[in-house]
Amino acid sequence: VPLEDTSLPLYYGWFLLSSVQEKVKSAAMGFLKTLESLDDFKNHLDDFAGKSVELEQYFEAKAALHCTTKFCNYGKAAGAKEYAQNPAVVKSYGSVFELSLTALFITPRTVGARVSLTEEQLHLWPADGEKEVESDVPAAASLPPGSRAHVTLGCAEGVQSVQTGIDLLQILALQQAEAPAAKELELGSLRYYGEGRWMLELKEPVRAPACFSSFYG
Ligand code: ACK
Repeated sequence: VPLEDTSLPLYYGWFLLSSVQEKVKSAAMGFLKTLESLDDFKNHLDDFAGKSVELEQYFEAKAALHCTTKFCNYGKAAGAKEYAQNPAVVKSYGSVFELSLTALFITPRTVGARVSLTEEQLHLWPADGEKEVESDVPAAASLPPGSRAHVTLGCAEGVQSVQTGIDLLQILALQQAEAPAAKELELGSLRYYGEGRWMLELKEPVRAPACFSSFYG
């Protein structure tokens, strides 16, 4: 393997500053606790293998909280080198941005936060970010760039974190087709999308300062 290829990271992304990680984790815990207490949720427990579930235990935390922009797989992923050489990427490397976490969602596979990117942040979003998963979510290509942006908060046993962005795109595709009625909660508007998919649009987005950088592993 040529040296220049091995110098590419596993992925690029925004890494939440440690001071805000706890805030985001406790917002997620609050969401799971609220959800568990709702009859609507209890009526759909079949989605989660029918067991009585303790959501806090059902999901396990993965890596330090971050929002992936480009998964490079050490240069093996398509477009990895081009992304690394993009002037916007080079210029922003190491800078702190403020991410806006606008919704929290769960599925039987993952729990995550939706990140709503600004114009400036979208310059760091890869052109193929959504199209890449068209085989899983056929409607993905018709969603606006940045739709997949998320922070993985946890995954069910045996589930890889790449699933969180796919689950988010699936929910957004359903939302685009026809958003179900919302239940208004103190934290925001909660909607059920079938098959164990729930999304809470936060009344107050969580602002999370995050450093644009990369992870080598
Ligand atoms: O939670 P995530 O966004 O999902 O962060 C991790 C990170 O890269 C390290 O695994 C994400 N990831 C893994 N595979 C892919 C992929 N093929 N496309 C996009 N993101 C990916 C994973």
